[in-house]
Amino acid sequence: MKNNKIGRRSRRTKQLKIAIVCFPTYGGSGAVATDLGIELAKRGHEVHFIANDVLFRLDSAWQKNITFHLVEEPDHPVLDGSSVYVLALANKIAEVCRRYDIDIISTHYSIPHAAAAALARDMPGTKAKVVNTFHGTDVTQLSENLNLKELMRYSLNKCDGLTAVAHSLSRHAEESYSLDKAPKVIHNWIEKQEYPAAQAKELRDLFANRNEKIITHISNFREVKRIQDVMAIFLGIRKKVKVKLLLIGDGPEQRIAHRLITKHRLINEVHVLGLQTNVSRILSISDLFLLPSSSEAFSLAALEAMSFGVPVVATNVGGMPEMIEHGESGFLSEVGDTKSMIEHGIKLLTDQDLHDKVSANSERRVAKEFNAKLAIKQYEDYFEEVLNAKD
Ligand code: GMT
Repeated sequence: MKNNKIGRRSRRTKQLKIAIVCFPTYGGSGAVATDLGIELAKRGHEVHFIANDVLFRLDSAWQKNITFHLVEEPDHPVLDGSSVYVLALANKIAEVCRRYDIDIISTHYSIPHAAAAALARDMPGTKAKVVNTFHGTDVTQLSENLNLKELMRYSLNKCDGLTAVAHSLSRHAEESYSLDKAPKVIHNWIEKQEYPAAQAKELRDLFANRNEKIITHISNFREVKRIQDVMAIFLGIRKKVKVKLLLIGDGPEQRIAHRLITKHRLINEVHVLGLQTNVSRILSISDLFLLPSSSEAFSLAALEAMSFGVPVVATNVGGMPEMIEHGESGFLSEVGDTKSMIEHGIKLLTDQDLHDKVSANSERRVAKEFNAKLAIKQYEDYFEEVLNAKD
């Protein structure tokens, strides 16, 4: 028994040096990349983040084994408008790889990171291998962009390894980029950040009366999030249940919400809270989470809502059916079918037994299937597999 334990613990002999390249913006792929780096550092790997701004999730979770490298875009009048960021990024990746003897370059969101990393990897003095992770619209939207397609197909096939955050995304990437094989699937994960009950109660009182329910939507307010549907579902549910809506995040389509708030005189019913670095406090007071997207690889926001036992009403797109078992750990409807999403919302908010069941199933499912321990081990194993593969 004792030997077994020691054997298991010491199985991973090599601590890796990993460069993580990602977007610093508030958004899923940057958040997943940052969490991945933090978890790898906790397990003793040396992690080097490379981005063009501070990473919002890193601040409060900074720890040993982590270094941050800033990419600065060269400023020169002749270069004005020629967007040399990708070249500066490749230069920085190569520099970090050489200086720190990096084993793996883990890129998140393939455009432009995979091409920059593949270029850096081929520079002299770099022994690193490139593993790119597909996150969503880098496949579902940008693979159709003919201005990028040739370069993307070339650089993705030059990567040493590829992962995707959902099976559906992996299949889509294989097909649309004509990859040699389907990317390995490693689902996103979430580690629930508890929020003290007493503070949650105070916070809830700020937004809703005791007899009112709270509906939440968190996103980057892009077209794919279908903000018009979020508002339509809220308006539909509101006809039958006393509810308030909290909107978290920012983006171009937030103006749709503002327009409808004015049109329907909802200024006291809908709270537009904007960007939040810590959404756990909002989720801890929510009764329902809406995500009516037209496309969604494997929503981190929905996963986080489920980790708080908040039932999710979403669309049956991308990797969402891999996350939610319809009727058991949430509800899925077709894109644009706001009638069905209103019905699911009303049922969940008026039938306490159903709410309790879906809430418990959601929490259990995330803790069991989509936790850090599982996901990070999959990344570690895959990185080792890529390192051990013959060139
Ligand atoms: O692809 C995007 O739209 C951006 C990306 C991001 O950086 O926010 O979101 C994608 O990656 C997230 C992290 O893996 C996933 O949680 C989101 O589902 C995915 N978004 C879409 O597929 C629309």
